[in-house]
Amino acid sequence: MAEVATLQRADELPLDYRSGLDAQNLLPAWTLLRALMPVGAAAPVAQPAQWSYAKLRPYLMRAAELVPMEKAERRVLGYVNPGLDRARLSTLPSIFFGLQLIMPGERAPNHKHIPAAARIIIEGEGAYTTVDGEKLHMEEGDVVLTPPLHWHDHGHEGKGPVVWMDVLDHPLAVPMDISYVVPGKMADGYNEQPDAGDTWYSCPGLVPYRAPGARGPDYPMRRFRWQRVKQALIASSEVASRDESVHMRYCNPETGESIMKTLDFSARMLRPGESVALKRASINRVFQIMEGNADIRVNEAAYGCGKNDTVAAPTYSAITLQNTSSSPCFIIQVDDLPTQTKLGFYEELA
Ligand code: 1HN
Repeated sequence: MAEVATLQRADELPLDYRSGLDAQNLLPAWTLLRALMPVGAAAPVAQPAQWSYAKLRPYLMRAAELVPMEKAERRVLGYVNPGLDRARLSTLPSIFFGLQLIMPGERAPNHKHIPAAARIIIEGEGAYTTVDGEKLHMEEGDVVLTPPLHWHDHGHEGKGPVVWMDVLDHPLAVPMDISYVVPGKMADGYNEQPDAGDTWYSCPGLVPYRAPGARGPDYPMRRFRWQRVKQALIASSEVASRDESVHMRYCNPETGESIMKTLDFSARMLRPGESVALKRASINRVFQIMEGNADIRVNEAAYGCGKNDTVAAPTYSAITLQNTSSSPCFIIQVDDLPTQTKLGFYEELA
């Protein structure tokens, strides 16, 4: 690499010049250049981190006593990355994870917002989300999508607490100055019909017939059942070669694109004893353990994980996932590949 020049610092400039620039809303770019663009390689400020569900759960349950739904709108504990400013409410620079709790009989009121959301159901039965009136039942492991600016509320008709992981892309929307929410009237009714994933999109490879050239809806399917995903992973593992990863992407059945425009969701099955080293790449990745136990290594950190635990891996991390149980280990991965690809930023390191 060519020799790197040491650039002038701001304090090497005369005070009157700096305050003159200030008054004109100007800044000498060369004093910030190295911070904005570290030489040779990115220097991620987000840190590798783990959240253990068993340790967090009591705090979430206590939130039900400390904050009524009317005072929270959504009762969510955010997973904040220790390397990032907490006010960003971000698990990684482009991804938010947080646990939401709803108690029997509660309703989280209808609203719509710019950021997209998806839920990964963690525990409990009887809760649902409605999206523009479509009722989506939430069973353990399901991924339920709430697209940008779609009305949605949550309810709970069962017994005991229901917990899900909220995944949002507000970390991308907020710095663009476009994030807002519209509070809605509590929906007094919704469709009791089965959702699109159980009807129009219930057969893989089959989509509703359309006029020639007509484009399907952007978010045709909003509930992806875990039992079907798991079944597909197991069936695939039976034909996959030993060195082939069993890894499937959630997609829009009309287009094959990611279910969220910004973030990719995918499900992995690690066979007993299996270890995979992932490509070092520019994407931000979060791993959610669905079943089984895994050792997740991110650079120098090693995290022993069980069901419902979460690990965040910053950009360019060296990552290995190892199944440490004698049964299959299932992991949902969320990453910002769709965003990075669209922006032209994605790269893999050799
Ligand atoms: C939100 O609106 C929801 O709609 C969940 O369920 C989590 C976290 C931060 C900001 C808004 C929801 C959220 C959120």
